[in-house]
Amino acid sequence: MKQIYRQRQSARTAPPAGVPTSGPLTPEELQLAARNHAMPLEALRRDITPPGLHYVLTHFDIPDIDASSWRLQVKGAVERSLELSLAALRKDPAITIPVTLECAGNGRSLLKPRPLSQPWIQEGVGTAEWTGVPLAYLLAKSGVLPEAAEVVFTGADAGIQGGIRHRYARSLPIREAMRPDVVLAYRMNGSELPPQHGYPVRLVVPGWYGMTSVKWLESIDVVTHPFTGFQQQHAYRYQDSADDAGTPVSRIRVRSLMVPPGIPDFFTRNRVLQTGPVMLQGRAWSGHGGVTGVEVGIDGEWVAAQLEKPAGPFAWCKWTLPWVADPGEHELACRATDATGAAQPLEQNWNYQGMGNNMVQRVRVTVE
Ligand SMILES: Nc1nc2c(c(=O)[nH]1)N[C@H]1C(S)=C(S)[C@@H](COP(=O)(O)O)O[C@H]1N2
Ligand SMILES: [Mo]
Repeated sequence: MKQIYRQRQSARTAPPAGVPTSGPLTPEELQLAARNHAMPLEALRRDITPPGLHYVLTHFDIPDIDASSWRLQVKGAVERSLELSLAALRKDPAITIPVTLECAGNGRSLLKPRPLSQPWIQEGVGTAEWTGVPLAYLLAKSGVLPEAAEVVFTGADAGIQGGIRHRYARSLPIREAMRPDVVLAYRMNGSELPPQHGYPVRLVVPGWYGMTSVKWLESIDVVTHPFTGFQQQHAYRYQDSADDAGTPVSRIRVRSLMVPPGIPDFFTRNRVLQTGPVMLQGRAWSGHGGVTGVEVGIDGEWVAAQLEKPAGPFAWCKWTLPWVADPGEHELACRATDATGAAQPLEQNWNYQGMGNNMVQRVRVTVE
């Protein structure tokens, strides 16, 4: 047994997690990809993504939490610590907010070289309606002290990453934590949270990449110094190299995606469609204010698409563009611009961890 294990180890060709490679997809990446599924692009047709179609990203194991004994702690630099049961939390006033969540690593596998981690293509995204208690309400109840700097959110899940054993935890600056739309959610699309999305309660931070929205939430700790946990200090940074301290990943960069038109070939997923009129459609979003425009590229010519009003300020908006498909091979693309004037790059946005790669999507189609 021991020998087999050693053989397996020596047969291993992949570099360790995080390090970029130009090699073929590794078994470790496939293992992560099978656990952490993307949103099928056809789900872009819907305003709200059903839970089974919404992307999932879980670093460690999905905890099996007994809601009757679960408690949420609010502690640290506060006047009064709180300990809440799920029943108690549900008695507090609630809000419902549609939020587009996207994994910061979305687009990673398109990078060359490719950082070894969850190998998202471009579909690590989804939009759900989250219901729960505004975080600011609970913080006000416990009385945040003036010296508070950040709020640390800790989940029930633990594991090892970067050689460091820890529970999944992330922080938010106090100013962000006090926003009225940051929510402690116990419902997703009107039903209790599915296990993979953080049952019984998760944080949802609209506009920020997904890592901030801590699932299986157990404690909320108001702290007076910047949090230095692994997921804050080491993971989720825009770095040029392993030695670069980098800058923290925070808000979602502008992106648009298209529902691939026509029908797919099973194995290659190449698209085939009929000659004639077709309504191209997709969704666009940004964590830096609303989307102000989407252009659709048809064989390199950019045409402005029509935008619909989103379901809320942090929900994706639908775009459409009528096209008359003529026979032959075509390349379609889409490119969004947000309220800050930022537009999606045409080329990859390389960084060491493969974060925030929002380059334009390109879809090859064959028109018959
Ligand atoms: N406790 C905990 N919260 C977590 C994670 C995790 O692994 N553990 N993953 C984060 C990341 S990286 C993302 S992108 C989102 C994904 O949320 P979803 O699976 O509900 O789509 O959850 C975040 N919250
Ligand atoms: Mo993520």
